Amino acid sequence: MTHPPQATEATWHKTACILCENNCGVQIQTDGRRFAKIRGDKDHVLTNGYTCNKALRLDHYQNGGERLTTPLRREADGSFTPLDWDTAIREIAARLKTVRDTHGGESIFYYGGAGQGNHLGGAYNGALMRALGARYSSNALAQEKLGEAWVDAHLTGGHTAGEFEHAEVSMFIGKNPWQTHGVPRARTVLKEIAKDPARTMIVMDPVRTETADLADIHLQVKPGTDAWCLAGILGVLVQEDLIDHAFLEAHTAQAEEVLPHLKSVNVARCAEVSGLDEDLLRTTARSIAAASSVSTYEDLGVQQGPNSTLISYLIKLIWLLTGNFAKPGSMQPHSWSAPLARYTTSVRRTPVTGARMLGGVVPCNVIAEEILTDHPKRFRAMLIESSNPAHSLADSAAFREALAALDLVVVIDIAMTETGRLADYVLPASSQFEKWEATFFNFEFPRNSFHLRAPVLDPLPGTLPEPEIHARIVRELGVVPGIHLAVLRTAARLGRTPFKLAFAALAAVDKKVLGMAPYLLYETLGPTLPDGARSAAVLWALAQRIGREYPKAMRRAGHANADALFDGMLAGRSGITFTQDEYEDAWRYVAHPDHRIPLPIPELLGLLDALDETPSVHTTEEFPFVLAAGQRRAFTANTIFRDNTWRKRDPDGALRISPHDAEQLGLIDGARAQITTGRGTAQATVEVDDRMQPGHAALPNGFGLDLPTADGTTERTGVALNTLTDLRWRDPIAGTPWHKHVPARIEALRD
Ligand SMILES: Nc1nc2c(c(=O)[nH]1)N[C@H]1C(S)=C(S)[C@@H](COP(=O)(O)OP(=O)(O)OC[C@H]3O[C@@H](n4cnc5c(=O)[nH]c(N)nc54)[C@H](O)[C@@H]3O)O[C@H]1N2
Ligand SMILES: Nc1nc2c(c(=O)[nH]1)N[C@H]1C(S)=C(S)[C@@H](COP(=O)(O)OP(=O)(O)OC[C@H]3O[C@@H](n4cnc5c(=O)[nH]c(N)nc54)[C@H](O)[C@@H]3O)O[C@H]1N2
Ligand code: SF4
Ligand SMILES: [Mo]
Repeated sequence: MTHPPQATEATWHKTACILCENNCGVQIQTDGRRFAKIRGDKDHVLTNGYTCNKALRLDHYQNGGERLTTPLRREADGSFTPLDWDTAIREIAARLKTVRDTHGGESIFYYGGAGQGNHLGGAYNGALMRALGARYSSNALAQEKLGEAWVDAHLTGGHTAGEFEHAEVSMFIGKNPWQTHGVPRARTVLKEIAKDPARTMIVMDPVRTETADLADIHLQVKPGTDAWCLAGILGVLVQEDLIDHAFLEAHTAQAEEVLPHLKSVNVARCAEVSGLDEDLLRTTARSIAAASSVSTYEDLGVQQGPNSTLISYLIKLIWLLTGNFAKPGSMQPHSWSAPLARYTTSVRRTPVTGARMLGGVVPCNVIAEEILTDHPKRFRAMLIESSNPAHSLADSAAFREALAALDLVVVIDIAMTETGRLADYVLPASSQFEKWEATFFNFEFPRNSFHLRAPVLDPLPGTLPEPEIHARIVRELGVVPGIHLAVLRTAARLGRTPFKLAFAALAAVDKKVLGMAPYLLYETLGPTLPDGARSAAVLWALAQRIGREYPKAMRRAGHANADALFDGMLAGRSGITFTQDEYEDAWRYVAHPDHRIPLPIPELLGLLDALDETPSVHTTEEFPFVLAAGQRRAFTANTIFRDNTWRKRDPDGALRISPHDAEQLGLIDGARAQITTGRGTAQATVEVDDRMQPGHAALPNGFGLDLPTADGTTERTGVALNTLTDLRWRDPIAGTPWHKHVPARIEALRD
C-alpha cells in the first residue's frame, strides 16, 4: 500500500548537489515538482551535512530553465519538428548506420556523457560506441586534467589526491577551493588550516583570491609564469639539499637522472620571471621541506595556461622529492569506482591531425581541426550528451563550423542548448533528480566512497534517462544476439550467482559480450532491480571489478563480496564506503616494477632545461592584457543552470580589473568595456577589484547563454567566453586550452 505524501520528514528526499565534483549529500523537501527546501544530509558518508551557498539554489536547475519534453528533428529551414520517441530512435539509428556503412564506425565521434553530477549515463556509452564501431571520444576532462593524468601515468601510474584535512602544508596552485571546492567540505577545511598556527597554506595565484586571504604564503605570480616559480622552488630544494634522500632511495627510481636538471636551475631568474622575491621562493621551499606532510592541488589556473604539462610534472616532483606520498596528510593514490581516464604512457593519435590522445581521449582543441578538412578519416557524425561544447569548447566559431560540416549531430540534453540548436536531432533526457544517478568523482584515501542517488521526482513526461536512450538505439541497431539476452534474463531471475556464472560463461564463448556489458546488464539484470533502479545495473560490473582489484579493502569496508557491495550501493541513500585502505596499501597502487616511482620524464625534463629560452610573456602591444576567460565565482556553475535568476550577486558577470588599469583606461565600477582578442569581441560591465594585479583581467565562466524570452527570441547575459578564445592556443603536449591566458585588449565604451 502506498501513502500519499505529507509535509513531514517523509517528504525529505536524500540526494546530492550536482553543481561540482564534490556532490555534497543533500536532502530536498518537495512541494509538487518544486524544491521547497534544501539542506545538507548529515548522514552523508563523505560530506556530513556540509553544503556551500549554491546547493540551496538547485530548484533553478530542476524548474528554472525551459525543459525539452519531446525528441526534435531539425529541418532544412532550421525549424524543429517534434517527433515521437520511436520515430526519432528509428531515424537516428538509420542515419548512424548509413554513416558507419559509408565511412566506417570510426568516423562517429562521441562527446561528453557526464557533467558534474551525472556519470551513470556515460557508463553506458561504451556499449553504444561498440555497437557502432566508434573509437574516438572526448569530454571536458580534455579541457583540464589530461596533461596531469599523463604525468601521473609516468610517475605513480594512477591518480593522486591530497589529504588536506591532515596536511601540515597545503598548497593550492591555480586553484581557488573557497569558491570551487574540489576538496570535500572545503570552506570548513580551509578555515581549520588558517586557524591552526602549526599548519601552513600556500596559494600560488596571480589573483588575491578568497583562498589566498586565508593563506600563510601567497605566491602572487605574474599570470602564466608558474613553471618558473615551481622550477625555482625545486631548485632551492635540490641546491640547499632539502630533499628526502631516504624516500628517494627506498621508493623511487632514477632520481639521479632528474636532480642535475634542478641543480642547475637559476633560482634568482625564476623569481624574477614570476615576479616574486627570491627570498619568498626560498622560504616557501624550506617550509615545504620542513613539514611532516604536504598536500598539493593544481587546477585550472595552471592547467588552462602555458606550460601546463610541465607544471604538473614540477608540482609532483615537489612532493616526491620531499617524500610526501603514502603517509597521512600527504598525496595518496586511491581506488576507483570507475576510472575516469586511462592512466597509460602509451598514447594513440587522432586520425587526421595526429594529436596525442592522453588518457585515451581526443584533445578538445583539435576536434574542429579533425572535422574541417577533406581528409578521408575525418569525423562525420557526433553524438553529444550532457555537455554544451558549442559554448564550452575553445573557439566557438570554429566548433560551430565543424558541427555544420558533419553528416549527423545528435544531442542528448535536458534543455535546448547552444549546441542543441545546431543539431540534427535533440533528445530530451530526464533531469538528474528524475532518475537514478551517480558520479565516479570518488578520489578519497584511505576511505573511498560512492553515492547512488534515487530519483526525487518522477520523470518529466516525454523524457527518458540516458541508459534507456542508449538501449533503444542499440536495440534498433540490432547488434546483440537475442539468445544472449534470453540466457542472461533467465539467469538474472534465478539470482545473482546464476547471473554471474551465466555472464562469465557467455563472455568465455563470445569476447564481444564484455564490450557490450553495460547494455546487456541494463536489459537483463536491470529489470530485476528494486524500485525501478534499472540504470544501476552497470554498477554490478563495477562492483565485480572492485572486488577483483581491491578485495581486502572492499572487505575492510564491510562488504563480504562484490555482490554484497552491489547491494550496498543500491541501498545506501547517503552513500557508502566501498574501500577502506591502510596507508601502507598505497604502495600497492603504484603500478610499476617493485612499486617504485620512476622520476624522469625525458620530454618534460627537456622543457625544463629550455625554460630560459621559453617565452614567459604572450601579450603584445595590440593585446596587452592577460584575460582569464573563466574565473569561478560564488554564483557560477558551468552551464548547469539555464536560468539567470539563481544569482544573488554579479548578475551580469562583471569583467574584473585592477584599480591601476581602471584608472589608466578611464573605467569605473559599473562602466561598460569592450574586450577584443585575436578571435572576437565582447562587452562587459566593469568591476574594479583590488584583488587583481595590473595587466590581468578576469571574466566569469557560465555566462553568455542564449536563453529563451517570452516573445520567442533569445537573450544573452554576460560574455560567451569562447567567442574570444582561439583553438590554437593550447598546450603542445596535452592539447588543453589556454582559457586562463588569453591575450586581450580592453577599452572603455562610451555611449
Ligand atoms: N563556484 C563554482 N565552482 C566550481 C565551478 C563553477 O562553475 N563555479 N566549476 C567546477 C569545475 S568544472 C572546475 S574544473 C573547478 C575549477 O576550479 P578552479 O581551478 O579553482 O577555478 P578557476 O576559478 O577557474 O581557476 C582557479 C584560479 O586560477 C587562477 N589563475 C588564473 N591564471 C593563473 C596563472 O597563470 N597561474 C596560477 N597559479 N593561477 C592562475 C585564478 O585567479 C583562479 O583563482 O571548479 C568547479 N567548481
Ligand atoms: N573559456 C572557458 N571555457 C571553458 C572553461 C573555462 O574556464 N573557460 N571551463 C571548462 C571546464 S573546466 C569544463 S568542466 C567545461 C564544462 O562545459 P560542458 O562540458 O559543456 O558542461 P556544462 O557546462 O556542465 O554543461 C552541462 C550540460 O549538461 C546538461 N545537463 C544537465 N543535466 C543533465 C542530464 O541529466 N542529462 C543530460 N543529458 N544533460 C544534462 C545541461 O543542460 C548542460 O547543457 O567547460 C570548459 N570550458
Ligand atoms: S561544494 Fe559543490 S557539490 Fe557541494 S554544495 Fe557546493 S556546489 Fe554543491
Ligand atoms: Mo571542469
